[in-house]
Amino acid sequence: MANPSRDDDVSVVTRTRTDKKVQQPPMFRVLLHNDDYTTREFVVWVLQTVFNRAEVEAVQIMLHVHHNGVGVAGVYPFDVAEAKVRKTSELAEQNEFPLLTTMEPE
Ligand code: TYC
Repeated sequence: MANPSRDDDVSVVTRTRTDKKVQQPPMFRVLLHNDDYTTREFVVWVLQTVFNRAEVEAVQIMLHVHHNGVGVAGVYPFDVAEAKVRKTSELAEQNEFPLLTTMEPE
């Protein structure tokens, strides 16, 4: 007779999820906003050092922001996006530029 206090007759079924939605974290766009005072060189440097962009790509993004008012520096999971917004704001403040960075859900 099976003893109810023993767990050796309990079976556990495991499944491997293949649904993409549960494997991907929500992603956030980090946006750079244009202003009249931050230098182009500083924005390019931030894009290279904080957002790991190659120089050509950094210049393209900076020019896009300069001409359109806003542009995407990168797309990351929440914690990474938040850290990059904070780092960019810190660097802008240290260098006395008003550069604005924000994030939004993708
Ligand atoms: N508009 C700035 C200038 O002419 C350059 C600039 C580009 C500033 C992008 C901010 O996010 C920015 N010096």
